Amino acid sequence: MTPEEKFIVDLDGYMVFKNVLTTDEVAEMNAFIDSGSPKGRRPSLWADPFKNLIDHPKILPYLLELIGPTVRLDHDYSILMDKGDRKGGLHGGEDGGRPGGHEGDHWYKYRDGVTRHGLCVVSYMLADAAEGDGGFACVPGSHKSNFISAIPADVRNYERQPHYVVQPAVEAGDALFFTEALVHGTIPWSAAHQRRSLLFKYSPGHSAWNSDYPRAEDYGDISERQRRLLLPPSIGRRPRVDEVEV
Ligand SMILES: O=C(O)CCC(=O)C(=O)O
Repeated sequence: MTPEEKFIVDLDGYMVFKNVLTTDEVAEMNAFIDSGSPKGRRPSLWADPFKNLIDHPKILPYLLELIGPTVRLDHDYSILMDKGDRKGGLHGGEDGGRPGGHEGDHWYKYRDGVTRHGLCVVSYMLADAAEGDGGFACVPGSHKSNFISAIPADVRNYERQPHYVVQPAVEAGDALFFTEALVHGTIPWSAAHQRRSLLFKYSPGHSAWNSDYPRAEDYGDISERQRRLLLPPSIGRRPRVDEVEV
């Protein structure tokens, strides 16, 4: 992670990585979805190209630096949206937007040059989302805001889109990282083509957001590095993900 990338994630709470997946990889995954093959909620269990996203070599170094060396996959799912489809309003943030609230796994800390996040997301894009198409949106910098419960309801449900709500433009093959400590949500989809995103969510090794942990035995052949990423949450003698020869 370059110093500028670290600055951007600290400043905004999210970052777009361009061209993480090749055109062929995007085409292969889209063909798999078009064939009607996906079974179950978790893309990581659909087929090898999806399983390989668990420890994508271009993304894993960022997860190790931002979440720590015992990072684990908490859960994953896909978002497919057609024109007119709606999903959740703006949510997230350390207090969940509720006065006095507390979202246990949504946090962000800085100390002595090191940053650490709770639950974080890598969203792999299998379709473009141009400015104004809808899809992922956020309030950049809100992972450090002290006043997120002040965001009005009409902004949270997208009836009004002030300057502080941003829908980052992305292209198929890009990956978007964000921390769940960031206020974020899904603007209704308005493009003619289908929105396709694969969301892989990671926690520090000691914590979990989801109660239904991934089980390594469901994945068939996996590498030692993937096995460590699939371990249930724990602290004592937990093996580091960054100490595996690949
Ligand atoms: O990508 C999106 O549409 C937002 C996903 C979301 O709201 C979440 O991960 O909690």
